[in-house]
Amino acid sequence: PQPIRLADYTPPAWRAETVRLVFDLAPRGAKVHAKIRFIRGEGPEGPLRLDGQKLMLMAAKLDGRDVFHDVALDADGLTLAGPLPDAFDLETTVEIDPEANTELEGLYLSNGIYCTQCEAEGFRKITYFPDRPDVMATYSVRIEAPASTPVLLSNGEPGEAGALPDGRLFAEWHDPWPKPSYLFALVAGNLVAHRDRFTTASGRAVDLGIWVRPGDESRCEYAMDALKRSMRWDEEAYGREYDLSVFNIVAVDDFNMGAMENKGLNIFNSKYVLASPETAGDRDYELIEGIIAHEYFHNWTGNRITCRDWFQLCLKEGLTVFRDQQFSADMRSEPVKRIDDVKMLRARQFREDAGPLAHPVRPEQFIEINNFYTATVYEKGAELIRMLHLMVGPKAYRQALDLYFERHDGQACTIEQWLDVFQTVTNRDLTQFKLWYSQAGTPRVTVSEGWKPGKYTLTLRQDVPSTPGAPSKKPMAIPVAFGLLGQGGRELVEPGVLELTEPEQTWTFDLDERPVPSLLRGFSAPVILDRRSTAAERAFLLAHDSDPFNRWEAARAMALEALMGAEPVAPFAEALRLAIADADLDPAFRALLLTLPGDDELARETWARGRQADPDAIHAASETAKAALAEALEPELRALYTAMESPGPYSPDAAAAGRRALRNACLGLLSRRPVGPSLAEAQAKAPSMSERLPALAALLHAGAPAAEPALAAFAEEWKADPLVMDKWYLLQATTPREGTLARVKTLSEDPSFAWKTPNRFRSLVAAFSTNHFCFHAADGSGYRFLADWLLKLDPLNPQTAARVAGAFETWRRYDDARQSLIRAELERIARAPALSRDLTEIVTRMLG
Ligand code: B3K
Ligand code: ZN
Repeated sequence: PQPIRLADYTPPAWRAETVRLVFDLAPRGAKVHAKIRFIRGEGPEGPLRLDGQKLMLMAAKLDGRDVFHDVALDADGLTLAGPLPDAFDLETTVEIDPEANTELEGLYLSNGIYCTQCEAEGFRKITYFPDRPDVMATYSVRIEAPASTPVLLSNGEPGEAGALPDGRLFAEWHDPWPKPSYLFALVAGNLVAHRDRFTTASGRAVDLGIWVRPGDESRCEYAMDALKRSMRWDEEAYGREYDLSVFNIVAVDDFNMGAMENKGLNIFNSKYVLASPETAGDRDYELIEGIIAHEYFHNWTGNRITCRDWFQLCLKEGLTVFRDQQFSADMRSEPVKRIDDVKMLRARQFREDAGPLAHPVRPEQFIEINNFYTATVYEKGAELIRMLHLMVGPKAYRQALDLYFERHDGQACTIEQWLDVFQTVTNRDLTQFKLWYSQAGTPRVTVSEGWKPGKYTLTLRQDVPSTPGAPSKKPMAIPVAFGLLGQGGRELVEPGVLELTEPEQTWTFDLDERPVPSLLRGFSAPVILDRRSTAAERAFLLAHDSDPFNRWEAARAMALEALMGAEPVAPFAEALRLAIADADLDPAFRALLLTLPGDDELARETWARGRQADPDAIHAASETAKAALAEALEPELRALYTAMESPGPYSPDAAAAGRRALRNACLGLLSRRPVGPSLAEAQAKAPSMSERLPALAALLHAGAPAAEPALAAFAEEWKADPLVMDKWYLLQATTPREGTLARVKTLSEDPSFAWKTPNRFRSLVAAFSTNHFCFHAADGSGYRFLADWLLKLDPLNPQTAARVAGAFETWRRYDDARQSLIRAELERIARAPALSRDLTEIVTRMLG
């Protein structure tokens, strides 16, 4: 297949103004009637070309005249050659097959619920349409369906609804806001609502509904609470009000990703809606809050202002991720949120940026757009907004955003237009900053220092690595937030931001004492900071830095050295001993200090230091160090474990979750001590999932005899609850012990394993691929297992297969033997007949 290129963008020859859709739903042979008002667009004149896939055209009329025999059909759409009037109505009727739709894109059935997923290019599987985001139209929708699926939802405002003479039901919806086709949504099912109401700042009432399968309505409370807080927060932080009288969320079980921001009708993976203390852990609650907020915030950043084309994806995703990060920071602890986000950025985006799938935040070409919903577009995209925010300051940032909404409401925009509002407001030239959008690769900033009594110099050098297809890079604009610390942690200068714009720059400070620099505070830029520091300096920063991020960073640096066997464990243990006992520190923050780098991170670090990674050696060294640490800190860990016990019933709030996180981090280390299993066994009987699951993990990790009965009891209790069983699968798949693969294979071959549901596939197969020790088994058995499953999933669900295939993207880190084993699996996949475009693109790039 030919790549699509940003450079080839042309405006559409035809625009759709209004869309009228009538659905006649049935599992097979659902009928979609569309009446679309077309007008000429700004693009070069040409025939009417509409996208369409897997559609059976039954009728076509132009202004009422039959044109069925005039349209030319091919596998990707239809063409209607001229001469065409400047404006006309096109009516088509197509038949589609929701039951056969296993790709989960377009209109499909999930557990008896009809639902849609149109982003990025799924609308073309519903009807013929110019399926591109710069075509924005108003939609009105009529749904007719059997009485067995009585709840009929679409975007916008509800209209008439009722029963038809034949007993079937109907409902009408009208969305007054012009939108691109990717935001269209429809749901039909036997659903119940958890309802609430929200009054906007200007006093308009909004009916809120979270729609779930009967029986699940008691698990919606937290999602609803998060929704109301999100709506209020967007009013307060960005001045953005909701713009319809209803807002609906639907939870479905089969979903390729987390959720989707369809106008007025968000559709969610049920995993990110449903929660109760018995079934969901603290991390689940946190994710529900963050994703509910994210999708809601898209209403302004994505829906009211959308993307001109898919190359601009980060325009809505980077910004919306940044907004949801700000929201979560406000709801919980800002430093803890920042540390979590940076951990994720490094684990997923730095990894991507350093491998064969590296691409710019605004890619310049793609074969399958679904392959570009990546950590780079989302998370690095958010980092770029964060840097802008830091560089211009919160006040100018808000002014720029106000201008963005004022200038571009109702438009499909580009990164140029986004940056221009900042240039207008601040008069700053952002030409160099814009390189962040086009240059892939994580810049490395190398620090050197000089000291003569009275004079301290700080030199920063930047190197931007080459990435696939982009060998040489220009220097970037990198904001480095910093402080200079003296005795006892005193700030010797006003903390500020150094803007590194040249390949190398030096700053000079007149100081009476030699400082310890605290650089890249708050992780002010997505770069790798390279500074030779001593163990003493790191311990000093962990104890004294006023920037919590860098305190944690200092602990992480110590942990890396200890776990990689580069430095003795004792000094790290001493530094940790002080920090975890510091009652002034938030328990959630202390939990982060105690959560040590995993094997994957150690492998990335090994490779970044220019050595091939040996997964067995990494695992052995890190387990030894962790055991030594647990031994050294046992009394403190036990004391904290007891002190952090929850007094009352479960509450999902950040403070209570932080205490549990600290307690569970203690248990994780204590599982390496003789006392571990008995603590874990007791905790495994606790009523909340936030306590039970980490206890089970500790038992499994320790290989304790109590592990198997506990696992069996868990399965017996939850076998009818797929979301909870996902945790059971994941726990087993991620245990780093010999024998895990055999167990995972047995589980995956059991008929009860519903692998076609993406959540199940991810909880077992994809989860196993994150088990560094087992996935990278020297005999290649882990690689073969994954490749077999990808080949099995691809014909049914290429999008999820391609995403999970990213597990192989790190292959160049490892020793030659493993490299050739992985290569062989990738080549085997590439040779498979009828491989999807999605998986072909990913595998080809990985082999590249
Ligand atoms: N915009 C959707 C993601 C769509 C993914 C399509 N493969 C969810 C989100 O980012 O909010
Ligand atoms: Zn998003």
